[in-house]
Amino acid sequence: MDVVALGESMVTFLPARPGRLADVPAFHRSIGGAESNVACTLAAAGHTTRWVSRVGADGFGDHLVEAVGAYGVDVSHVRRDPSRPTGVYFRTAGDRAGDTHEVAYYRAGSAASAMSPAGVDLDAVRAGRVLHLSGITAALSPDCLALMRELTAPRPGRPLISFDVNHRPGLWRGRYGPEVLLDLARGADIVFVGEDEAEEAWGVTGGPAAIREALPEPPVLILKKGAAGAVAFCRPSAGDRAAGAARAGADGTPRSPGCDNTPRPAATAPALKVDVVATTGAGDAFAAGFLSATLRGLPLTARLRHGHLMAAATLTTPGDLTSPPPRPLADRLAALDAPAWE
Ligand code: KDG
Repeated sequence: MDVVALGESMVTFLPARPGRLADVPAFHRSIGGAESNVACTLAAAGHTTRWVSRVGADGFGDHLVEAVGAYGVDVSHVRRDPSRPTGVYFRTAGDRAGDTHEVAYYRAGSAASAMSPAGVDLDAVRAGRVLHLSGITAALSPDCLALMRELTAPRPGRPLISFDVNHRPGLWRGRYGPEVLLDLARGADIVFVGEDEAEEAWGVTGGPAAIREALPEPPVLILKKGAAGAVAFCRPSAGDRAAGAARAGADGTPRSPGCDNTPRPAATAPALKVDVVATTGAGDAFAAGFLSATLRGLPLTARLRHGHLMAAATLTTPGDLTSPPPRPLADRLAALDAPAWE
């Protein structure tokens, strides 16, 4: 198994037309969920993936399991909960000039919010080369936060932990705050965070170097700057240094001249200029592209470019999830010496 992703997925209602939530007259059913988006995109890109979660024993739960499974993702460890509903959410398009991005979640007390260290099969969760997690899970409930702490704790032989901060302000209800995301990020091997998120969640301003200073622990830290692109910081992990390996380390740390302990970025890549239809899910697609290239041992700059290519596919479609470019095409595009990558 290449990648296991754990987290809540929801039946998603996409607006039939742009505008304020109050004005949208009809919605189309789709699926969303940051972690399952990553699992589905990676499966579509040819990787073996599993999604671990809980859904209600209801029609929406059936739909999620069937739709995620249809991407080729292993859904055999998704538990059904007869006493709690499947979460759903509605959103606006929110990405064309002048629109505000509005989200209405109906997920409090959902089946997924009851995930806990005792309630999931931890061996199944740890069965991949990479375990992909996100900060959304930490916000769902104290039990979910305990599960996240368990999964990001140091442990011999654990999979490479990929953690997307995914700060969702609408989910933090005051029991604890997004500062816990900083702790979780510190325990991960690859961390994805937006510059805007770092400021919103942790009050860290001052750009990539300041964020790396606040978060020096992860061997690989990817800072996303929206349309301006992404920056990667990396340092050799203890395991890599001991092994002196010339290839990508077992923990995915790339071998790169920039992989030292300096605060300089090791690689940067501009985002592709596309006509954006909707931004939701683009971060998940970026993470999937980066992880796919990581699993294939590609250099750090190529990992960023594969992230941008998969993000571009999602940015140009209305849903949270879309099929990535086929691998041979993505490889050709990532290798181009083109102005788009300068
Ligand atoms: O990253 C996209 C996700 O935000 C979306 O699919 C829904 O998981 C979701 C959430 O919690 O907002």
